[in-house]
Amino acid sequence: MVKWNYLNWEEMVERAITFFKKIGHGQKVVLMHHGDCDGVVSALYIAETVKEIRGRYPDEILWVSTKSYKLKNEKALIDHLAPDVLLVTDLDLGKEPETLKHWADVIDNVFIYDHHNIDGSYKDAIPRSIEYLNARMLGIPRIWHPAAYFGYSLFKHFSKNDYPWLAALGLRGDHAFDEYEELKNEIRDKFPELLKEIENEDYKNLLEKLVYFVNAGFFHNPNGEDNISFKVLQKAMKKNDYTFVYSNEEEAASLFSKRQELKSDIEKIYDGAKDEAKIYEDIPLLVYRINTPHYILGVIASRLKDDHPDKIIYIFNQFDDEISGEIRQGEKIDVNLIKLLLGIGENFKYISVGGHPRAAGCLFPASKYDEYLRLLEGRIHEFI
Ligand SMILES: [Mn+2]
Repeated sequence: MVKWNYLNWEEMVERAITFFKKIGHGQKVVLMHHGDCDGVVSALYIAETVKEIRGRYPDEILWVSTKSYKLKNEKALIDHLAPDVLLVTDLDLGKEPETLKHWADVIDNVFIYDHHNIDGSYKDAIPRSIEYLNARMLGIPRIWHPAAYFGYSLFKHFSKNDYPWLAALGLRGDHAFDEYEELKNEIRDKFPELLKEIENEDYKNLLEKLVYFVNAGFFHNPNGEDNISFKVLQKAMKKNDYTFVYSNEEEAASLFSKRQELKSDIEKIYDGAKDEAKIYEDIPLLVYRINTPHYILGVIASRLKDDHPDKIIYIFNQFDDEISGEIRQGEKIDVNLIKLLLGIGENFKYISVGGHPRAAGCLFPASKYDEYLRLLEGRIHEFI
């Protein structure tokens, strides 16, 4: 049952504990998660929680790429699997009322944790029989606990070892680690080497290195079939040794090579962006359009942002008949990117818009590209 009036995070986690405790040994459990670092970490904690409770893991674990938010294939696969219990983490499904309604009709127990978004329409979109939790429901400013934090909070109730390095990794994946003082102190205390600055142009410290590797399994995965990051992290958790992730040994070897391939792709695309990006003179805007099957737009946008601290960075990528945009802003710019995006023009209809004030994304039909650019230029003129 969806409950909308939680007092605090603890109450929300209690609610999840009650749901999970009811999962039976004989039930068919399917777990579906977003494939990025936060999503993988949360899925791992959830899978281990299921194991603690009933002695075996979920029967199927599926990962979802950012580009498949409409979940066409996943929906068909879930229908085929016909689970008794469906667990979903780190996916914004309030936007998919038909999918939710369908699951509510055919699956007895559906649990969803998300933290991306919450708005008035979700109250109608989410069927009452689904157990839907989202830290944004609490309505506490700046509290939007990433999915990894949910997994960590849940797992703590069932296990003595809560693998703080794993929680730190998931939170760092969503750029939220700095906000968790208690966990940060624990890491400083037990795993100081994770936060020690290293002389390496690729990463500031080992924690960041781990995020790059885990995300490589997600970003550099055009066919989307292999849940390699999950498998590698699961083994690292079993060994309780995070160095396994970048060890180039056993299962980790495949993640290692993905990381190398991804790195060289990023270099190539980034070099192209440096030469070909359109930099506006009269407004603080940089626009670059690329085509890549990998989910690395955010990485490229972040690097461009560091090189152009006085610009708003737009990276566009076409996929089938849709264009996705990643938006960042340089240090010297301070605008709310969501407001900027939403105020683009009353008649412009996005397929979706999301993110945070300093890092956002959008999706719209490819046929609207020229119109969008015109509107964007005008919008920045008046907004800045
Ligand atoms: Mn997340």
